[in-house]
Amino acid sequence: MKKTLKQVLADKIKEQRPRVIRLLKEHGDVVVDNVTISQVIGGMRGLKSLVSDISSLDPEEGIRYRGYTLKEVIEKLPKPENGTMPYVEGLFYLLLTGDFPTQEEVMQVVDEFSKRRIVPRYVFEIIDSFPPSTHPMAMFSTAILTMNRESIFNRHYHSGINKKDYWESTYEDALNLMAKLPEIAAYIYNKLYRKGERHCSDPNLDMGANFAYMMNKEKPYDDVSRLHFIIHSDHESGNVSAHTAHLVASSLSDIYLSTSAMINGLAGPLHGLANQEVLRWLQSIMEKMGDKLPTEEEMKKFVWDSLNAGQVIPGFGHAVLRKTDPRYTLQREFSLKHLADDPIFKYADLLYKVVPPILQEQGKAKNPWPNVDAQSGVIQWHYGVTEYDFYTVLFGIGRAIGICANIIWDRALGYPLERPKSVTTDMLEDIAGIK
Ligand code: NMX
Ligand code: MLT
Repeated sequence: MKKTLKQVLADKIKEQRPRVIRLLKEHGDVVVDNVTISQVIGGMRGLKSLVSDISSLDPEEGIRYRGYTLKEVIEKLPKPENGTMPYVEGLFYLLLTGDFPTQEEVMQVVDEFSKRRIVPRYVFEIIDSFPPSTHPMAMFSTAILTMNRESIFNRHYHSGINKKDYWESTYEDALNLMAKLPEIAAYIYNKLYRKGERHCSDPNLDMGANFAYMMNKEKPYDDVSRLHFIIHSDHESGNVSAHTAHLVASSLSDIYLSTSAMINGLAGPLHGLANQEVLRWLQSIMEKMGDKLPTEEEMKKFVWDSLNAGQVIPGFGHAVLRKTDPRYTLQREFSLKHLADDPIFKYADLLYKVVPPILQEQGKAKNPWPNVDAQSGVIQWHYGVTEYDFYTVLFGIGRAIGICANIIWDRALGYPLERPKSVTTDMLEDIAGIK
């Protein structure tokens, strides 16, 4: 009998613990980085102060999950027979263990998710009680938060378990939560935009196919969902959503509290909400243009108008990346194959052409190139999910997978409460020698 994911993980944890203990005991005083005043004031850009083995971001090359580029991940993970994109459940296996699962191993995880997919009724009742004008991210975050009463970790913690065992109940919570997120999201979507018409989850489908089913979408929306959840799952640990989740979990808040907090960070327009802002911005241009595609000159004017009004161009720029985001490129390749003739794609592609030189000319943005959010909404729009307020919820389902893997490992390796030191402006002036 093949080992379960949890058993494989338990072995990996046994191997990893001595490495961390050794680093701490024998090399704890080795300097990793220096901190400058501009980093302290400027949002800690580039400061090496977090550990994660799940993924790592290179400014030029982009993200690697467990050492593999996204292209490799998509190539090597097992895929459903009738799909072109891999099982999302297989990605979770990879993020957690560093190993590509076999078909049999991935099916075990698909089965685990399926068994845990039933959402408690009170979650739907809480979503129903929101005023209809509520943003879906507020609903999503609250829905997740309410399930904190289900936490197995909390129950075990209060019964007095050993620190070494924290990861096991966290693993259970993480799987229970991830398995429910697609149905919660689809419920919010159908409630807000489809008069509450509902497809309950199907236990025979994998995460991507089940989400497509619950959204009432035909093929290839199953592959669209798999691709979307996979590429949004992790972006090393310093981004706002992943870092928030790590920070909140570091006080031993359970996975529900931590994921809800992650969603709140993701809901900001400089982070995940940018995917909605891209479509909002494009739509405002489309309204002005009527049925016509703008010429390059017209598009340049729209871009400059936004910049001159003191706004950012959503979907462009990045705090770490200095080249086109490979997540953007993958989605563009998918779009070229499936929706090249859609006007919305043509608009987005025109932006790809005109925005980078303008941002370079303006000379402020360190990275003028498109990020993941410049293309994700375009694909959703094409497949009929035109309610762009919903797009960041989709990002949130994906990101939950990465943060769950990270929090399980945080607990397994006993990472402590996060508590950096703050300084006053007086102190910084003293340090700078200008007092
Ligand atoms: N449009 C206009 N100005 C920009 C842009 C942009 N797309 N990107 C950066 N800048 C400006 C930025 O506002 C800042 O201006 P100021 O000096 O007046 O404060 C200046 O360029 C330097 O910023 P950077 O150091 O290049 O970027 P930073 O690391 O501070 O911020 C982002 C990174 C992603 C917040 C920024 O590029 C941005 O606001 N992009 C648009 C929003 C977006 O697409 N966010 C999604 C990022 C990916 N995600 O999913 O999270
Ligand atoms: C992300 O996926 O989290 C974004 O690209 C933002 C980041 O990495 O800082």
